[in-house]
Amino acid sequence: GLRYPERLNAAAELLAGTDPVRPAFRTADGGVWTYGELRTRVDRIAHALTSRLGVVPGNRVLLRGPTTPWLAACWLAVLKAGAVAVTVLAQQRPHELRTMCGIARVGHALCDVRAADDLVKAGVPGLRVTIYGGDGPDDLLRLPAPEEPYPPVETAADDVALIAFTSGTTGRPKGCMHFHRDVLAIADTFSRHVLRPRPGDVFAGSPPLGFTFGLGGLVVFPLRAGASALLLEQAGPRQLLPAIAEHRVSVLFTAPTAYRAMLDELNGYDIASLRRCVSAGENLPAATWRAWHERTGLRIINGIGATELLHIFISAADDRIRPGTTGVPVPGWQARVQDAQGRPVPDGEPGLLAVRGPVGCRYLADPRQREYVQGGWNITGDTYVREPDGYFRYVARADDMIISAGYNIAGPEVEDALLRHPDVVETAVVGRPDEARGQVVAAYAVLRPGARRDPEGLRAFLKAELAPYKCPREFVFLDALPRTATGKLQRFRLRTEPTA
Ligand code: 3SK
Repeated sequence: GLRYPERLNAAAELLAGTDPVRPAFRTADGGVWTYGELRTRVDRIAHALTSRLGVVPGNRVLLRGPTTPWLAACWLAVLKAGAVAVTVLAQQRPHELRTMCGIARVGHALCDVRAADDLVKAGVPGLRVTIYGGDGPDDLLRLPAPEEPYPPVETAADDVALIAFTSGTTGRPKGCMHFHRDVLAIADTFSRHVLRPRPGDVFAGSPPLGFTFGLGGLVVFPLRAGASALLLEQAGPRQLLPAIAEHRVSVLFTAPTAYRAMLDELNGYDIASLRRCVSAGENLPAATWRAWHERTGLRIINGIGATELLHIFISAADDRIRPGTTGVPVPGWQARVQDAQGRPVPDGEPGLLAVRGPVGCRYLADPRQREYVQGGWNITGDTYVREPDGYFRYVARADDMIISAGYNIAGPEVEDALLRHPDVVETAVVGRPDEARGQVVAAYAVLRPGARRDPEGLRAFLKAELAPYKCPREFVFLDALPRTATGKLQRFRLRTEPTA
């Protein structure tokens, strides 16, 4: 297993050692922060936090802003000062921010000047908001602070470093507490064994730093490897391709829908620098994996991760990648498939995914902890099959299985079939209530611009791909699918609302 010293400060570890002239962060406009500059700026912020803002170890500090080196530096400074970083997304609205600040008892916030309005509107009692990136005299980056190294607070390896909120596809957000050792553990498991980064790598991607998929992929993994990350404020499929070409990105993190969207725009971009493409956040349809492989020669690294477990725990690398599966437990992790009573189910049969490893779920003051952690296993809420040779295949979110006229139908299997149709860009297949059958299969689809909305054509196509009982009875065409701020599909909205 992983062994860390009893006293460990994750930020100090991530910043230690790398040659000060090597690049740490890059920006779209060609800016570069070297490791030396990053260390100096982090130390300055940590001094300001301690001596100007009165932050003491254990205080919870909210961080909010677009993906920039300054946001990453604030995160590192909060950890270095022994405080707890509370990360949120730019899209979170005032009432959500108020709820999260209440749950995490946040006393301070560091906020990009461009994201301050909603935080001020949230009106969190007792919250001291410090702006960065503005031109006010009280701006974080102008506060007088010693220009000297900041000695890191000697936190314990299992002091809380981070509280990350699950965006939750439904319900009240849950704050997940993660220790200093957890921050390093995600780099020393998934990144070290699956990505195997090199110091010359340039990381980039779309997930924001308020989502642990992005925090790991764009800050923790590159710094742990002495590599660099291109931090993009705008990182939709349209921005990713030119950025990859211009900045010679070699390790890409994004979601299945972005890989699919980029396929249409590939022509004209030189993406030969890419050597690792990671997909997570949602199940990667085999059709998307194959189409990307055919066009680019690159094998997407599929992974399943969770905010509760900080990052990816099942995946596969290189020749071990098997399209249509997620892969095998990342070294350091164990996984199994079990029934609702916690008994293992035989290989080849669907059941609940249970995992355990170096990072565990610790909800902050939330009774749902007892649902997520049972018998020492973390129950992720996904239905999976373990194949006899140890590969794990995603079936559906446990509450997304469709039961129609007695048949169990996995929405993602139908979605994968629909995505093989050339006009379908995105799709979600759900069970809608039906008196006679319990549920009927309904397909929501986003079509390529200009494509004809032709339910009969799609039905005929699917009949050749799927058993008849799996074929959707209803087709609904949408301009976009409903998603959470982290990009996860909100199937429950499709199940209950007439047209999302
Ligand atoms: O929630 C997820 O899907 C996820 C995926 C990868 C890494 C981290 C997370 C939270």
